[in-house]
Amino acid sequence: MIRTFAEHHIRQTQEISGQWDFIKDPSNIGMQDAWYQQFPTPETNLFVPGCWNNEFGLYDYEGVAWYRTSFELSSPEHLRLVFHAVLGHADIYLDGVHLGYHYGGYSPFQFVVPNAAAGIHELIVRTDSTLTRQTIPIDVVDWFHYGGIIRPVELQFISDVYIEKLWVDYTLGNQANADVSVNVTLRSLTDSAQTVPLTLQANGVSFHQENVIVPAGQALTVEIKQTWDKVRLWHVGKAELYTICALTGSDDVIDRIGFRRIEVKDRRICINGKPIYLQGVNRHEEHPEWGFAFPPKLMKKDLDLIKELGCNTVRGSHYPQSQYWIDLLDEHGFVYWSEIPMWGAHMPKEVTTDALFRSRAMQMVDEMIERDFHHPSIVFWSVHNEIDTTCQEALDITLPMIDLVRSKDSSRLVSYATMHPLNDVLLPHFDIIGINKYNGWYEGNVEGFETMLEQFHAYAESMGAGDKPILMTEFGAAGIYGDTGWEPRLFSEDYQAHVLTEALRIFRNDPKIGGTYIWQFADVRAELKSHKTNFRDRARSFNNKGVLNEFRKPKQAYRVVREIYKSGDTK
Ligand code: ADA
Repeated sequence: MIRTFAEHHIRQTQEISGQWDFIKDPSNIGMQDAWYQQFPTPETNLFVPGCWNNEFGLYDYEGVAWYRTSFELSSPEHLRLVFHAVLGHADIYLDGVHLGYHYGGYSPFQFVVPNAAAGIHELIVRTDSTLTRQTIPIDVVDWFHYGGIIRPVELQFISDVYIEKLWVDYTLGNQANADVSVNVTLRSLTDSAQTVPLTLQANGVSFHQENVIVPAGQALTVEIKQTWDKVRLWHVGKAELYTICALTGSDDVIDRIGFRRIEVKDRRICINGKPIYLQGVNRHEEHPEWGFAFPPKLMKKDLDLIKELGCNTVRGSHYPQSQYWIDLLDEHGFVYWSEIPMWGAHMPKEVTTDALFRSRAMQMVDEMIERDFHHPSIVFWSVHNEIDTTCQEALDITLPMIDLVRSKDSSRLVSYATMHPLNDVLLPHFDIIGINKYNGWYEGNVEGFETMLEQFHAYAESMGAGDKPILMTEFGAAGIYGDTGWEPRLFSEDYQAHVLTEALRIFRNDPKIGGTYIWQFADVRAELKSHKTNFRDRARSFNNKGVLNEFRKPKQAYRVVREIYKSGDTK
């Protein structure tokens, strides 16, 4: 399942899931002599979507691997092949023809194949999960970078003229009226102009109809502007969603929006004029059995556990997460922080000057917003986490990213997470400042947060950023599930609970802090390999700072945080 609702009623779609042939190619010989065309005897079959690192013998494998499957068409069709996420580098071949290449890992890409013949078609995917100094994330990163086709592969059957894109934007007036603009791009796959009846519906009721002449073989975008009175607002904790459908006689695209106004007042994030104190966790979309190919049923369970903790927000650390997950957040009135996987705690600053690295970062920001623009739960677009923000290079890479976000979406807040709050040069440029700090773990005692925050507020003032909302985007301590005692030893559940209790007391007493995101929701597999020397303190090869363990069992920390978050006690 890709979404919590059907994206098409007319357009036929089918997921190409199940067992695909799989073969490793550690020496990368597959590109030579079109080796893949005689696809060698598969080593094994792997389930798609899935991560190979969850399978026997592939636990540690990083590199090139090939997948192969086939599908049958009973008649000629125009196909749209959608890859919802393939980790790292992906090359797609259909019947031996290279359809294209995509770099990324967490956003979709697609190919249109007009007039595919009836019969059996062979689909081959070359993937490469290798991390380098030019990939995002780079080769040193504190989560396990799996390989594989992690989200569904979808086959869509499209008509001669099909709907390529539906984009809905709005500006809210003061009387709950909305100036709505809907852009529909229609694309023709034929060699003669076609007249197409276009209808737009909101919650099943038509609000616009016209006949559109689409020129042969080209795309045409139609823009419709309307004012809607008395729209029902989407609130935190009380979701109101509108289903928008664009349809022609032979195709349709359905998506959902929610009307809400995001502002910043007195250092608080306000939704529809109401200040919201944010209580959240950082969530990796990861599980020991599924890796990043996280099943929808577990997403609902994660959300139930996060709600039970007393949260109203989640940070999607550290990459765009599944659409199904964000749909759930929309439906449950959650605030969501979305970001790209630029993770910089161990990144030399030279990396950020590399042209390829930069263009990949821009592309990832672009793709994140393109995919998720309609979700009302998304309040923050975040452009990086813990890069070196103390130098000119930080400004050079960041300002174009901020400009890109604002040029695509002026309704949301642009954010980042800094680990250098006391000498960060970027503070004035963002709408929101996220601080990651680990007093009580990497740095001194947890009480040290008080001094750090005093110094930070003075520094922010001196930088002209004293009025910006501050969110504590990461803090916490490792606690090994089941290790409890009478004394708060490092790595015990007791110590972790102590650090979180004290940290939350300090943050909730600081009126300049608008919310907290605990590091982290659940333990995650760490990037610990015998030849790598980073993260040697990751006991069990996990980052153990979850308030739940990796199987979602509660530690003491979950119970103490629940008590604090449910108390509603903040300044
Ligand atoms: C950083 C980082 C997280 C995680 C955390 C930790 O703040 O952003 O991904 O690595 O530290 O556990 O040290």
